[in-house]
Amino acid sequence: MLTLYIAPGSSSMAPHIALREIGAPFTLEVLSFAAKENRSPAFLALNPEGKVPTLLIDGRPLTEVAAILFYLARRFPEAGLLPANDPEAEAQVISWMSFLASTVHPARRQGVAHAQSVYAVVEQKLGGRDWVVGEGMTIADIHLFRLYWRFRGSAELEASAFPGLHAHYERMMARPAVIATIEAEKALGYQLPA
Ligand SMILES: N[C@@H](CCC(=O)N[C@@H](CS)C(=O)NCC(=O)O)C(=O)O
Repeated sequence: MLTLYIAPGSSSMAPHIALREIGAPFTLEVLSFAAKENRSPAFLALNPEGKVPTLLIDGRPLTEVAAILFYLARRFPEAGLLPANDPEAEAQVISWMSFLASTVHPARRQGVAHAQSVYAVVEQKLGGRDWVVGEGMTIADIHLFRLYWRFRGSAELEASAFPGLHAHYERMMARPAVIATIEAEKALGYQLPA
């Protein structure tokens, strides 16, 4: 039994997309940051950091976007969200997700100019390829998409300056699982960026 704690539009959108890509049964628990539901004793008992995403696997909590995406991709290999039988390609996916979590996610907090310099590195690393690693979408693409989706407005990431990232974003936005996730989270009350 999989239960994903989310706050609509936040980091938890990445594993939410992955669950819909996989088509596995799951339930959502929706937390309101405004109502400080992520600071309740019950939630802090699951994740002492009070953050989403948190995935319950038969009641056991797993935290951090990258770890949850990795778990889902490994548990449901038929979804093809990780390169199969290729340790180097798998390590490239982990490398990207480490970079996304440690450097890209916090970049906007350090100002627009800093964020733009970090996304310029992402653009260069992406190198105009369709997907982050290999020939198909992986969990690293889902992780990257959520960050660009969230910060492209506030960090002023113009399509003309980040053409590879923008093309990646449009490729992801066409996927039924992404459309369904955005619709579901929007219906829960997230103020979606334009
Ligand atoms: N390093 C964590 C970051 C998760 C994170 O920053 N979550 C935010 C939402 S985007 C959160 O739960 N914030 C609530 C809080 O800090 O009180 C991950 O990659 O999962």
